[in-house]
Amino acid sequence: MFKKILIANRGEIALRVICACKELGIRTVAIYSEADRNSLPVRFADEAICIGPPQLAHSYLNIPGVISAAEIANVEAIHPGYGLLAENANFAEVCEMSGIKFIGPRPEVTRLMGEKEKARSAMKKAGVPILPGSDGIVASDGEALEWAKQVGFPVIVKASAGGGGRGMRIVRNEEELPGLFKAAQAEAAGAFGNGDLYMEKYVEHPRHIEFQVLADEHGSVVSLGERECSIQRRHQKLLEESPSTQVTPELRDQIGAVLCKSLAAIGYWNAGTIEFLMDQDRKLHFIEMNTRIQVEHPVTEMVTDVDLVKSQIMIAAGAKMEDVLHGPIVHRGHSIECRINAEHPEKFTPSAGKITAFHPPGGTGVRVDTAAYAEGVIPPYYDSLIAKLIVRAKDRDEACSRMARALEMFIVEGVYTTIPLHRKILADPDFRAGKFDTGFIERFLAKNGKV
Ligand code: MV4
Repeated sequence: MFKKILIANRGEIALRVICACKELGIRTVAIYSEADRNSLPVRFADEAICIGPPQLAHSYLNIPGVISAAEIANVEAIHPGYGLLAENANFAEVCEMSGIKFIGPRPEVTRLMGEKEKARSAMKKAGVPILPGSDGIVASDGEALEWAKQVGFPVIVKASAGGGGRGMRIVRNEEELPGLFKAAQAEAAGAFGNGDLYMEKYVEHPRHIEFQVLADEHGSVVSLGERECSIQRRHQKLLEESPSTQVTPELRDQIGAVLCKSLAAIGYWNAGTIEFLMDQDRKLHFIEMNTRIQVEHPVTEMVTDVDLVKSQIMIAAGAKMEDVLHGPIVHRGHSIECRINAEHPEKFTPSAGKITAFHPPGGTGVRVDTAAYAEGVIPPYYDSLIAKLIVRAKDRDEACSRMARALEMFIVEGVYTTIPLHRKILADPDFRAGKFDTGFIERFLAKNGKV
């Protein structure tokens, strides 16, 4: 096992990785920007190194700076958390060249999954169900029209370098195709420096359901089941749960088995998330794969009792799956996570400043992952996620009641948060009944005003 690792991240996920390291007996090195000098990861890590001014490009995203800190502290491995450098294949490559283990898959595999069209082709070849669509990159609007006629309208064009909703256009008929194709191409070229587009059949009112896997470096892959992530606003997830009310044990096992075979064939290792859209016939279609630990990983931990971050670290140290897991994966009960963001309730813009009062809820079945504290400051430079409120319970009904009472008892003062929004979602009859899709929040806000 590693003796010492560096955490190339901040906030709640940096603290989450520190928790895993402490339990594994690994020494931790935090890196921090000048804005995070008084943060909890700095306080709880064994060592802390300031790597620069607040701006991301000059601190957490500065690869030479991160590598220098790792060399000075003499760590054996780097955990990237999520976001930032977690899916940067060049960073993984520099780690490798510097003799530091990157806690994640091989750089080639990170790169493959980052090119969404290549990921789609690779998963298709490995036997994962995908949507009808183009066979590779679509070079021109003329070619796009040929594919669209073959697939049938509506279709969606997506940026191969995109993901998470950027550079996409829904095309409903032949007339609007050339304009939307060129707009998507220009947007992708501007945003990603790469205008490559591909096409898929457009799924109306889908659910977003993702599968969590763990894969070791010896070819062993296990599925930990799914997360339901349809409650999103502008491609930002707000609330996640596991299991999904729409996934039967048979479907879970079937997709799980396909993924294990496919990811072994690709030579994947690390924790990983495979995103699907579920159509109205409850069929799952692969859309993208994420090669990092995700924000919403706790709901899977709560229903499987597997520590995903510890597992990532053990896998990177060369452990075999049989030594990472305590036995076969068993799913028990239900878990829900609410993302608590510091943001203005009407404008949905970040709300930075000093937290004047902070009381996280506790009690049976309640977990709070956060690096926030009373009198602490939320800097304006970073992601607005300040806490994750997670509950587990015997079933979905009890999990909803538990979440509602935990939200009632969560006090954050000094900054605006999404807590009031979550309280209203939990009180919504359609949400309680499990009746929703990715359009839920838009309809909910239209019905309830801006909350
Ligand atoms: C789609 C789709 C419908 N059909 N692809 C948005 C984010 C990106 N990861 C994929 N996205 C979508 N891809 C096809 N073929 C609808 C969406 C989509 C969406 C997906 C998941 C969660 C929320 C969403 C909101 C709008 C659109």
